[in-house]
Amino acid sequence: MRYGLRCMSCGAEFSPDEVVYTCEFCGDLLDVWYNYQSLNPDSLIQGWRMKPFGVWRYRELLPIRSRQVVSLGEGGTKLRRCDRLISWAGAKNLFVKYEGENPTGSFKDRGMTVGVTKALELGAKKVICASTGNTSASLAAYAAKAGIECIVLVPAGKIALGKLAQAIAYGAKVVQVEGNFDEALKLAIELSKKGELAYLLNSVNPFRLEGQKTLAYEVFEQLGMRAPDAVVVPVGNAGNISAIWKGFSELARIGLTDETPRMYGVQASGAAPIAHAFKEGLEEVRFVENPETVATAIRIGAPVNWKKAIRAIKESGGWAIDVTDSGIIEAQKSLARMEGMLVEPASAASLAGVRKLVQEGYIDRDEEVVCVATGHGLKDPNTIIEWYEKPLQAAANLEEVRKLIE
Ligand code: AN7
Repeated sequence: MRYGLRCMSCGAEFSPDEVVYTCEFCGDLLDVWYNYQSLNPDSLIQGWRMKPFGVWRYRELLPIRSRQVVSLGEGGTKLRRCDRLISWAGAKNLFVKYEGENPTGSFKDRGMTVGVTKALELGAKKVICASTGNTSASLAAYAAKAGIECIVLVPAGKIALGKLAQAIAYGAKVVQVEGNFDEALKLAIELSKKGELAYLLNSVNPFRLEGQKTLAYEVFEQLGMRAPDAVVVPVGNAGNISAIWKGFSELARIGLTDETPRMYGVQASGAAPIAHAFKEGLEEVRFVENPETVATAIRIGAPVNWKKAIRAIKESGGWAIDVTDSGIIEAQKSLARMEGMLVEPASAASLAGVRKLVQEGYIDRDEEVVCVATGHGLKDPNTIIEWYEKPLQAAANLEEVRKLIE
């Protein structure tokens, strides 16, 4: 299968075998292209069915030549039907794609298995990323498996405890930057120019997004070779929504489906430059200088992939909205208490988004909706301890305990 890189704005093409993250002429984002015409839809599906359910099942549509890939068993997550949540969310055919089941507990693993494999193909000895938490946890794990060095830059004091612990445990060099994610990302981009010091694995890297697009293929298969009406995704740096849309549009391009879903992006109110652009009808996104939200994973004011996200949302006929922190916590609690599924606050944002999108008429109650729950709830125990009811406490005495639970 042939593939290459193409600038989304000026169309300039670049070799996939050199270190290049953005267009060397106009500076814009790059897409990976394939020779789609050479794929036969029937034999493609037959091939899929012979491989395990997960990212590498879709190898024909991944930009990797090596036989040996750096894998921890990513993807293949469940699509759970959520009937008890109907009364709360308003959508009658609601599914949650539970990305917390990935090896390091988030969707980032889909991207990193491809991204770190690519890093090895390019001969990298070191990888780097800036992160609000999950990217660093995932990259650290895949770098460990690959046997290469990993550097992560995280905003000091603003990443969830579990994620910080993961990056440390997997052996990354963790640098807490005294600033926010956007500042940390600028540093990581500077430090990785041309790949000299290290290879960059933030979502500006188009190879990483190729791994993440497999979520769309999985949903398509899980619904019985059909696309849903709507897909709702939490948006931070805006890579994932762009990747998932690329997945669905490729399925249409290959001729596997006529229908593609409308893509909805959900941001936290204190960090919502893309939702704001839609609300105000702007052509460009105005960055938020001091983003703030309880959902630290999406506490991002200057999303690098904003242009790809706008393209995805517009092409698909979707929209972007924002939800409040209290709305996010209510969604997290509802999913945990009505469906037994614990997700981190950023992931709950997409569910809070479903409710609002139904209320505001963007999504019809009868439509089939897939909500992407991007990360595991155990990543961020502190938020639960802080925002929820406090546990009861009693002396080790029968009467006292009985009094409390009756
Ligand atoms: C749980 O880890 O940006 O819109 O540095 O961890 O593709 O950025 C995390 C993002 C949603 C947003 N949900 O995805 C990072 C980072 C969870 C996340 C997002 C993130 P993008």
